[in-house]
Amino acid sequence: MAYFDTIPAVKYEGKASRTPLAFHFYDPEEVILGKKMKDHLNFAMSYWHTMCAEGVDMFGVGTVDKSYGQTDPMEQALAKAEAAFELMDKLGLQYYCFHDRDIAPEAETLTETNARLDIVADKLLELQQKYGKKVLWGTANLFSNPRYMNGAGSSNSPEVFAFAAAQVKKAIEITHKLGGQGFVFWGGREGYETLLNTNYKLEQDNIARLFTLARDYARSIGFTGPFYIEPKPKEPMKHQYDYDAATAIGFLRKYGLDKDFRMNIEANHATLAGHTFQHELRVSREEGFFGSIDANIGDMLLGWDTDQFPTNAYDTTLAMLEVLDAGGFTTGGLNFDAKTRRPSNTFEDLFQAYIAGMDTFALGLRMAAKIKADGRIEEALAAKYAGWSGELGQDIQSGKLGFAELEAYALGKGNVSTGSGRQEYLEAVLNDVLFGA
Ligand code: XLS
Ligand code: NI
Ligand code: NI
Repeated sequence: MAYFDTIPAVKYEGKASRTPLAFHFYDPEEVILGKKMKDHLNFAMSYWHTMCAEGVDMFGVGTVDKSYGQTDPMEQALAKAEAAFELMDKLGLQYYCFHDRDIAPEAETLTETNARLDIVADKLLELQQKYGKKVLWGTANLFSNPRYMNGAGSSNSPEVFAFAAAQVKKAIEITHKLGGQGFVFWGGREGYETLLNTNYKLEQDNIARLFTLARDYARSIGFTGPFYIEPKPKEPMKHQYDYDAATAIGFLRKYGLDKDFRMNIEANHATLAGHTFQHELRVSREEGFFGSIDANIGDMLLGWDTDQFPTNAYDTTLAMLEVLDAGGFTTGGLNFDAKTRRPSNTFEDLFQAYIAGMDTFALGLRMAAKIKADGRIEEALAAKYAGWSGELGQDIQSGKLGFAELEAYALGKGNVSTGSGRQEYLEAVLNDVLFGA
């Protein structure tokens, strides 16, 4: 049965195309820098926004019907799974990402909930084989159920910690069974509203304990993929512990989790932390924690996690430069953690949104490759730091020169000057590459 029968399989038509439901920049088979575009980009569908979210906001009910013609919750879950694969197939998405609670509805007891998960997981496995699709990552929803109102790993209650552990255990099992390439932790409720009621140290230690238990259990059942932390500074909590990449990396190192965990960087979370998307990717890459990406964009004037589909080619260009410099994705990819705006309430809008997002990242990839071929930015960067390849620079870096020798050098020099940063020139070069011949 088709759920989106008015939508055709989406094809690449090229940049002169004016067809709305066609790719204008994303040509999956085209080779760029030695690799097919589809393998550079590893596009993934987010199950929650795409299959579940109905356009509800703080002020109003849903505007889209995502019941897929069913009323019984389990029938709905199974229909949703079929619809998900039809959508991925028509868009040419190779991967999907899910929370346990997106794929199967929660029941009264954990036993019943887990049984439901097993039923849907079997269905998903069958569909994966039929359509040739894969799981980029799975995760446990440790934020919706009221029991997590004071956190999951960071809860004041050890009983809640036990529930969180049980839920993560099952989510890892399902992810592993479905061949998932990674497992994400996003700590939506792992934070606080006020320090007046917060034991900061205990909470941090316990989150690390949950991660450690998850890691050890996953390895014991043969799951070899990376875990990812998805940093976010706030929302729903006023302060979340995994504030940004630098904070999360420090945390992982402190608790000895740095071998098994990487970053899943979400563009909109970066901006909430007061950083650019590129900054978060650069930090992850340079620290050896580059992993995966939640591809979306926020609205700078609204200032919350609006999870819009990414349509800013300037941002995706700078992001794809970081991806290329990281050597590309290995287990990660670009997961569209994005939803259509509330008034974009047709299935056609949903497909259109994916096409826009995929095209924008395809443009980013094309432009990033062009920047590399152009070479002017890399050249200016090398020139700026050239001193560090000279004798003095080398002697400082090798530890040959101490404070006394450096003082002697400085005293002998009188004064020195550093070269220009050339920011405006470099920004103009970027425009040359993006919009020039
Ligand atoms: C919320 C997060 C969430 C994670 C997965 O802001 O982006 O959707 O990606 O739990
Ligand atoms: Ni996300
Ligand atoms: Ni988010």
